[in-house]
Amino acid sequence: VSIEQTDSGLEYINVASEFCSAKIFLQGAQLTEFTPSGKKPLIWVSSEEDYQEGKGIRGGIPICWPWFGVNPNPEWPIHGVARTSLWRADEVAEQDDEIKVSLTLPMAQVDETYWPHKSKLKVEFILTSKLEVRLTTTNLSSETITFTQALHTYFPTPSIVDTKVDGLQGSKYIEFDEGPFDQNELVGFARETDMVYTQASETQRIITPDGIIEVGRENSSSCVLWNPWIDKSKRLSNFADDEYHTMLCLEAANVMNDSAVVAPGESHTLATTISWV
Ligand code: TA6
Repeated sequence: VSIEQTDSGLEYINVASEFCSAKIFLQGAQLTEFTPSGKKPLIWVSSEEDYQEGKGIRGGIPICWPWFGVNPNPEWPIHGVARTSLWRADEVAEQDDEIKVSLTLPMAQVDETYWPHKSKLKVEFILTSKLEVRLTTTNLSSETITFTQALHTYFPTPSIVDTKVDGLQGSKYIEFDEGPFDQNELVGFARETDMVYTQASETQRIITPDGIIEVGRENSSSCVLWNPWIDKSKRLSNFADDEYHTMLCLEAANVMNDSAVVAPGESHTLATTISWV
């Protein structure tokens, strides 16, 4: 494990072990690579990403906190402020069959306009042949705090039109402010997709021509499925026009009626686990 820097000066923790390789940027505590040894990468990053300070990295696992999506105050940044803030690497522990990397977001980094609470935000990455991400908010204030959040994970596929998502059948989704709609079948991709599922089961499987990726969630009954498709791809920063063919997002979330509600002195942990089946 070492600390490296991109040409643009962004620092990241580089993990190269016998069971996996990974990269975790201090900006946003954003994991941008996770590849189990001898297997294909489980995480996608845009070929046009240029790693600029203060800008969300297009890919990996953006941490959307302390809100998901567009804030009721439209002047505020989409997906909150955690992903553009500088986190502190607390611990890198190499136990026999796993590596644990823990980072904390110093609240001094968070403008209290956006988050007027006393709290701690910590993320733990547990790296084996699986990737486990645990985002914990501890409420040190005297009032209950309610917020939305998501682990906005980008997954790779050789071909989005040949990719299906299994495990959302039976749940309902809102899309483009319409719905809810019932999800009865496997989910396929043939247009812009931006589905926010509620009451979703804890595990989905992304079935791609390269294999099946299993995605588990903890303390989350909502999840988001996204592919920008043709037109939106042209409007996205750091995203090549034809890259939508090679990616999808399946996001562990606490959104809509699944917001995180944390009483004084309590903690809430949103977790996602990712592995090849
Ligand atoms: O999770 C889906 C979504 O909310 C889309 O609507 C799109 O905005 C995407 O996130 C990417 O957002 P970003 O701010 O990273 O470009």
